[in-house]
Amino acid sequence: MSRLIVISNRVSVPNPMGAKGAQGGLAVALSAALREYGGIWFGWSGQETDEFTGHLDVQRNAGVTTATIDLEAQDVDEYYNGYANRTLWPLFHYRIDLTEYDRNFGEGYERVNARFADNVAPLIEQDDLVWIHDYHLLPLASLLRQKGLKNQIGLFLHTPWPPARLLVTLPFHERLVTSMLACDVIGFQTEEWLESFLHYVRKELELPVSDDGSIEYEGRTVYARAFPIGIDYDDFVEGANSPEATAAYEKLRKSTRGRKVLIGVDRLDYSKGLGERLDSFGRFLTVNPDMAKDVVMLQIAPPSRGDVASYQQIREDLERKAGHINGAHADVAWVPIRYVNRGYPRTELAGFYRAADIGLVTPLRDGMNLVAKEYVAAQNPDDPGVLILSRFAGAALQLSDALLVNPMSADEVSETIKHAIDMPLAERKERHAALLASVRDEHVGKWTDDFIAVLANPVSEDAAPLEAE
Ligand code: GDG
Repeated sequence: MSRLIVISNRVSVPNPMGAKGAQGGLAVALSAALREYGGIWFGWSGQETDEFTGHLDVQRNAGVTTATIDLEAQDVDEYYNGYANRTLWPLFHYRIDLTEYDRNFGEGYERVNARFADNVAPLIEQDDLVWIHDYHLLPLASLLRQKGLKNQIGLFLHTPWPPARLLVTLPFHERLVTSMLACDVIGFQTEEWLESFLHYVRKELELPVSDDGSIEYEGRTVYARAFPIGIDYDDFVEGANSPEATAAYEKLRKSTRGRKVLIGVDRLDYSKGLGERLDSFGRFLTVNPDMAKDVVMLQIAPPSRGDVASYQQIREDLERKAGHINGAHADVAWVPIRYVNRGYPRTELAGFYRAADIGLVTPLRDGMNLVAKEYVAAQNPDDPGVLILSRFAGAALQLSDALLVNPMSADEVSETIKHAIDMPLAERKERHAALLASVRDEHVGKWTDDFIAVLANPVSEDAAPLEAE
């Protein structure tokens, strides 16, 4: 059997004792695949060094080998904080107003991708399957090909893919996308992002694309497909039934004193629609003064990418907004919004989800969104909460039994909150059962298996063809 080489910006080192707790669902699934196939997980350590040496820190923990490199401060500025998070992330989330086009960022991005290629290539053996992750490493496959690698190489993009009309604002966009075509398989979260990609390839690169999503390029075939990611369902449900989850559940229920609880859990990121969500909740409080004192919103928002100015800005904006809405509506015994700028262990989060009557998942644009799936998995099936989900999250395509909303419309979201509060138990159970079936069946282990199966054999009958445009 081939080994698997996973390459991503950051590497999640498994707990040496094999405990899953510290890793997220994606990391657990990739670690499981690495245990099964053998191989290596390669990426940046998260550490900075004065001078790049390419020194590999190789570790073996809980049956998984990881190999990491340190980067220079300039690399981190230009590649990670620069091109990845100030250029591609906003652009891929349709935010050209926040996209920064800076030549140094592009150069740093190419330099770090070349450093990845130089340092991972010697670790790759002839029959290894190579699986590259995300927008940080789009040109990596082509750099590996330049070194003569003939292996099967796959790339999975966790973010959306923007419409061609937005992507063409990126200088050298053709070069970037063409470099991705050095892969054998390119995976997207949904058919929607896949279609945008294929549209770009047809229109801007003028390459032939077949109905099954295959692209002919320089005498090779590249398969582009949708592989919707899921959560580690069994592990999450186990966590939701743990004593820590029960304690968190009770803490939240007790402190909210029988009120309806709405929950949001998001990295503090402008793509998650947090400002619009607070506005929508504020609208609900204003329009429904009779119900206002019977609801509480808990927003958990651990800070992320704090070195990037737009993230510092959104943090300030949200603090101001939450303060403003609380100031306008609170009384001595009740504050409508609990805005918490920190992270919690996963088991506690599961307890909070279960205690919440409504899950508010309203990103403005999201590749998939796993919080929506976690909220569904954490519910008590006999008395489940209601998921309110943005139509612009990739998850909306699978979770169509949620209450789907346009997160930009405060009126629509406010009305939907009212609808969710009033929803009878029978309808809640019916919707939840349908959502749960999807979250359970489309779990992350299936996602890794599906991707690896297609990567190992992209032309087999198993590689079920996709409907393209
Ligand atoms: C990218 C794409 C795609 C959040 N707060 C805490 C915490 N979290 C966990 C959640 C969830 C994860 O972080 C967030 O996942 P999302 O899917 O919502 O979003 P991104 O981080 O933007 O991820 C996204 C994903 O990749 C996978 O492909 O779905 O579209 O943008 O698991 O629970 N976890 C803990 N404490 C917190 O306070 N432990």
